[in-house]
Amino acid sequence: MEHLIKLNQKNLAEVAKNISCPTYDRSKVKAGIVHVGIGGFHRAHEAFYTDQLLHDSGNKDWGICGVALLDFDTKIYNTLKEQDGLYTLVIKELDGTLTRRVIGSIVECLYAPENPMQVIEKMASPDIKIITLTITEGGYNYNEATEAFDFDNPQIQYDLEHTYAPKTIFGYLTQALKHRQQNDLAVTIQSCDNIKGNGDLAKRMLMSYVEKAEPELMPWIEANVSFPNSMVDRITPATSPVDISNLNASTGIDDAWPVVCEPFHQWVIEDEFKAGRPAWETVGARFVEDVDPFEKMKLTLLNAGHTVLGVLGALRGCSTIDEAVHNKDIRAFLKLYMDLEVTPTLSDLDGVDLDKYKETLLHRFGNIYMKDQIDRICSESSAKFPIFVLPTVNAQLTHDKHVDFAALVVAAWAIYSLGKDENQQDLIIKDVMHDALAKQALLAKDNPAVFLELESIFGKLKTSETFVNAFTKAYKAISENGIEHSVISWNKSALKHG
Ligand code: CS2
Repeated sequence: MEHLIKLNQKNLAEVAKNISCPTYDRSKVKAGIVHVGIGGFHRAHEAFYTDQLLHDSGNKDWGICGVALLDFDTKIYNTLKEQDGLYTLVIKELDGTLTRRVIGSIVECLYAPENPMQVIEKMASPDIKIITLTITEGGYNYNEATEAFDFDNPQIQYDLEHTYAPKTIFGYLTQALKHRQQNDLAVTIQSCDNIKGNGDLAKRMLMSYVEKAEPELMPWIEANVSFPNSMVDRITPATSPVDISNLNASTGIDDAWPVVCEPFHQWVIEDEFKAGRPAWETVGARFVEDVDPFEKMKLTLLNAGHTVLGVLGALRGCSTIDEAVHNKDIRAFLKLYMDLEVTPTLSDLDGVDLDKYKETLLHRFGNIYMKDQIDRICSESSAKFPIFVLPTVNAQLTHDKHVDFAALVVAAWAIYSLGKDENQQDLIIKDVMHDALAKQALLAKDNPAVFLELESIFGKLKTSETFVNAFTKAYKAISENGIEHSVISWNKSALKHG
């Protein structure tokens, strides 16, 4: 291949000849935000909004300092460091057009395992007004069975003993807040994860930890730290080697880790910022008093929709979400699930056109250029089911309503957890609960309901006779007749009974 231009600050003027680049002076941008978890989603979402804002406004106080928290994050940290925080965002339009732009809002990067104190000091610095998080659904250390913070987690135990060299977000935040208290520096901690009441949960989990680690800090946090809830949305598949080589070949730019995403993006945030905030509303974010209806809609329709397509598609042998949603029976199943089981639980959403939202979702899932990996969607399902799918089941059960579709999805997941698709191909299962899931899935072969005994996932669901029966029926149908046949039969029976 001919000579490529390395993407970095020094080459930016050169790079700008081929691709749209930041036109603001990055050397003048100061980090006002620390963001923990610099994966694809953050770079397609908050960093994208913030980059737009840096373009549009003269205010240069809101750059981002990206923190890589885990050992696992070494690669992204090294890449961003080599590229001075710059990366290309490749937006895959529905007609296959690629819109590309270099994002410049991440102006500093820190690698926590290498220098934990540096991260604590940065989080405590007076320049920092907001600490945002994308630490994944599982990162909040919440146990569904006990409905509380999980102190049995060995990493939490470690942090309690290693105050200045922690491993988890809770250890870091606690020390940073202790420093902030000494200097009387209020701050906002903003979760950007897919969790209902994400700010409330972040606060509750952090406070549980602080109560044990630094109890005298609690009143100060109560008065000086805010935790706005927010709904975040932009489908961001994992970047594939083909995405990288296409970008490099068509632009002549050597970007080691671009981010690919859909055109749609949404951000709805509660306006509770203790130390000021960027004017994100000027670049499309929406500030509201109560984010709950938006979150509920997004988690139970979009994220759960992904889970439905992911699990059914995986068993069927599909590898991408668009492939699954273009299977007419799976698509019909998803529509019925949304209409019959989710929509009745969303009756309190004022001013939202749910039909339109559901229609838009099918288009977004169907974008054939995205190639969103089913492996990505099914990863960490043990953390996703309790947030995306099971609240719908519990709400429906409370009103004695239809749960057959959700039961089939959970049953498909139990069979998926055996590790093979219907063509006997190995499934790549990435889940912190992998071993427990595999063990329970094996036991469930003889007695399906045993799968529901995974209490940290299913809570008390195993005590619902209606759900256990629906699940067992679905499990047997899939085992005996296969996923496609079962999906068709569920669709038919729902249509027949209206
Ligand atoms: C997905 C989300 O991880 C998942 O299961 O549903 O990553 C989804 O793509 C985003 O939340 C879209 O906003």
